[in-house]
Amino acid sequence: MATSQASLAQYYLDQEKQYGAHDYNPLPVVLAKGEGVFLWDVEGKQYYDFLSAYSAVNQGHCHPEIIKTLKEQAETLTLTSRAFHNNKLGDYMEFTTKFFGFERLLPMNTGAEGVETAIKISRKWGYLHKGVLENEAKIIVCNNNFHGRTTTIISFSTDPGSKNHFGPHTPGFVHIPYNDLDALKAALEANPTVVGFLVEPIQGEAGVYTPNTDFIRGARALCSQYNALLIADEIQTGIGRTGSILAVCGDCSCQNHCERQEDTYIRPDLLILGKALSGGTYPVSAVLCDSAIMDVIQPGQHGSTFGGNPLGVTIAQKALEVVRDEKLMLNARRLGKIFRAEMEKYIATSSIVTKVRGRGLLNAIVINDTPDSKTAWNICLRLRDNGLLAKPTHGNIIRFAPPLVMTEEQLHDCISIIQKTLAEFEG
Ligand code: IF1
Repeated sequence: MATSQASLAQYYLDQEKQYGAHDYNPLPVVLAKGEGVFLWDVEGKQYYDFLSAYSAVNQGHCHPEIIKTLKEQAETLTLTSRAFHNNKLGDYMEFTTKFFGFERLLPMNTGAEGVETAIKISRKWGYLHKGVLENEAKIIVCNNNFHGRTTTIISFSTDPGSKNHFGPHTPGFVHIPYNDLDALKAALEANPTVVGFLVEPIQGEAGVYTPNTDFIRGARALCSQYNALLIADEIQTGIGRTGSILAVCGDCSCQNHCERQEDTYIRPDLLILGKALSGGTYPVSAVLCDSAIMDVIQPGQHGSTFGGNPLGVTIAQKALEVVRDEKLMLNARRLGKIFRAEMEKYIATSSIVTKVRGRGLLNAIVINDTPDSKTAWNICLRLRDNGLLAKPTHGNIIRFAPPLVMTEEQLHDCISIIQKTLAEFEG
């Protein structure tokens, strides 16, 4: 066991290195406690969390109401499997389908399982309701997508690190450039066996790429025109992160999806949720759609041991209530505008930052260096030293995504830390 505080962190780093798979390259910090927007390391140093576990902790670390709900249910009933019913799943299904304005919900656990579920549902819908020949179904995906790390999902990744040496890859996917409606139309025209278009409303991992305002609306129209399902992966962008309850709605003013304000309301055929669906306390994902699509799945054709377990669904319902009741999407929208405005001011006189982009509290800055440089990494190391945790996405892009419970005062404190740190790297 470590002897001094300072070596305690090193003890944990060495332990992971010796006994764990080396499937990540984490920032060298060992965290021990989280509360709201704050994290503390094993030596008691406090940090602002500006990653939110990749947008899984929208409600803030250890939100008291979510934790209270977790504790109560954990002492009551955690898992029955779907071999039997339980007294929590139905309430969650009713609440969540009405919250987002869909008829049915299929509960899973990880985001990737949600994406895999949506792929299975869409393919089978194509065979049963679009007349696509068996095994001929195609799904259109975007270049630079990120939808998870299972074998089928990485089969349509365009990132060599995610894809290479994991073959043979699953067929049935057509690639188009992101944010390109002409390419989408051409792909739909050229591939009559297309059953769906799987898309992130904002590409998170690719570097927080926000598409043209008409991209999702145009995709909705094209999918309807060509009888293909619009499949929205809102695992990272959903649940308030981008300033609306769902990113597909852009700057919609409705504060939960069932208000359906026609002028802004864009409704995907399948909605995939995860991450903050549980407030970052437990793996909970879900696929929502209407009965005509969901009913292609009959008993025994899909599911999972933990999918829809009473602990996870009770937590998830509370996590959604927290986002709604604390109006976290409004806070994300307001603070995001302040963040981007302040960073634009900095960029105006910066030699090291070239761009800030994002929506709500999903933002990123582009560092003026090559993608293979260590500058963004070194900036994140200094941000850590200065009390703020963030991490580069690809090479020279740093994602900034704090919990949506952040106050304006805390945001300004973080902006000061970020600008002070960046100033150290100015030419
Ligand atoms: C890692 C990235 C983010 C996602 C979208 C599905 C999933 C994710 C849009 C799968 C998961 C996580 C996975 C995690 C890091 C993180 C990530 F860097 F990998 F790409 F957020 F951008 N759709 N994203 O963002 O959900 O199965 O993980 O629950 O794998 O390193 P999951």
